[in-house]
Amino acid sequence: ASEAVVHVAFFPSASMGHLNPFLRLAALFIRYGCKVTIVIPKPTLTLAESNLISHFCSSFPNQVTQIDFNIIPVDPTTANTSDPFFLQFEVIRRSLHLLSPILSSLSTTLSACIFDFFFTSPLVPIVEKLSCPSYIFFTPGARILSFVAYFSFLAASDTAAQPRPSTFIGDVIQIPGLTSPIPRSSVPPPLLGSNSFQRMVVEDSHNLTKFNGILINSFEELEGEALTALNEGKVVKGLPPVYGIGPLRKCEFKNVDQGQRGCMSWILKWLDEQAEGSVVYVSFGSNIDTRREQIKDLALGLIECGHSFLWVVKLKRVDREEDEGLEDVLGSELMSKVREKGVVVKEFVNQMEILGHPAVGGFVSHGGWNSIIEAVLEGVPVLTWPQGGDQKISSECIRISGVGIWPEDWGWGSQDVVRGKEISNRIKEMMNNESLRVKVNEMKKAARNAADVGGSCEVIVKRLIEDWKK
Ligand code: BUP
Repeated sequence: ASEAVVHVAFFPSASMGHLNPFLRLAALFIRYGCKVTIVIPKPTLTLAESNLISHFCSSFPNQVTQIDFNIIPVDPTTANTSDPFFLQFEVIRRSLHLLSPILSSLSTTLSACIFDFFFTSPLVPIVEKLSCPSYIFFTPGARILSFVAYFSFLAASDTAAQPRPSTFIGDVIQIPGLTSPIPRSSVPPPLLGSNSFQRMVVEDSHNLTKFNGILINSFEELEGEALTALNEGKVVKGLPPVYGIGPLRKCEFKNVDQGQRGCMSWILKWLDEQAEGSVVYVSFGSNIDTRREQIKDLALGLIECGHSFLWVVKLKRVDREEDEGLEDVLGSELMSKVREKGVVVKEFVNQMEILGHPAVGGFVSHGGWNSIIEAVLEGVPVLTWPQGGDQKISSECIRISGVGIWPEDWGWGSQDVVRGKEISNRIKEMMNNESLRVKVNEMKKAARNAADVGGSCEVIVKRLIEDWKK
């Protein structure tokens, strides 16, 4: 008799930083013969997400079933946030009771379910009823998971009725099992108050024990210390196994025509005309609206650094709302200087394809975890300027692993001013530093070994699939 097909359901959260790695993870399981169902919260917040989902589904018509999860709108005045991305997370969280009937109505029995970390606590009653193992995919890296788990442990140990980080963390957080401590200044700002987000993260972190495992887009050579500390129970006791299943490779899309590729065709053509390793790629991620003054300083830095550049600018957090031109921000004089030296786009690009182009020699990034992994996979050195969230902790990882530069004194891009001259100096440092390039290439090799046939990624996928068949 033919062997039963392993069927895995994926439930990603909103935003490209979650959706992209989720779909790459799904593609990985498809590569090893699994059938995949992706349950997509609808309507999606951004156009980039809808496009990605349709490219993904049309690339795997026989292996993927897409199911819409229609979220129930929330009256924004009753929500705990006005941030469009957090509002979307909250709306999905509040709609999660609708998930059980969807999962149980699937025509093929599920072998496993993989959910986003942001839904951990409301998922507990759902996974308790599931007849298959369930996993959390924690989309940031292992150092960040160590921080979240230990921070939550400290918060729970605090005796104050309303624990505030001022009472339970000092100037640095020394996470057991990690050599390099996390300074208080790296803590994601939303966690520094006693607020609903902080309580959600702490609760979710404790509920991780209810799942069969935690998947992370990372690998031994990049984050071996944190992965070991998590798995040996040094960070906190009782976590389920943490699988460094990365680095997740880009999805090779099929059936996507030129029109759907938007600006990518001319960008690649422009890159083809540039010398190898000569271009600086600049992007601060998919959900940040860069501060106007920071945009001007960046423009001055890029003009002065002497390299050509490809700069993806976001002026609005949600892409559907982009209505302003960069010239309105920079003024016509600065804008024409920018155009002389580089290329600026406001559209969503295929970042991994850009990073993989031989002309790209450095990446100025906000330090989002996916961006870091993508740069490592393509062997591109990174200069990080964290804007918010967990990006200082991922930048520490850049520094510890030696694959990039993080000028700590730049502070948060969303608040602190760094002048064009300083930006230009650091870009030159990134582009001209031979030992950095050697280190990045070593890490690229390790990343590719991990993701290639016989690598750690394959070992983990095969082991999980075998477990699910039992
Ligand atoms: Br912008 C942009 N094209 O134009 P991160 C982003 N991306 O492919 P996040 C594009 O979005 P936070 C674009 O390759 C990466 O996979 C990029 O994820 C892709 O940052 C993803 O780097 C962005 O983790 O911010 O999620 O935008 O750090 O707050 O999670």
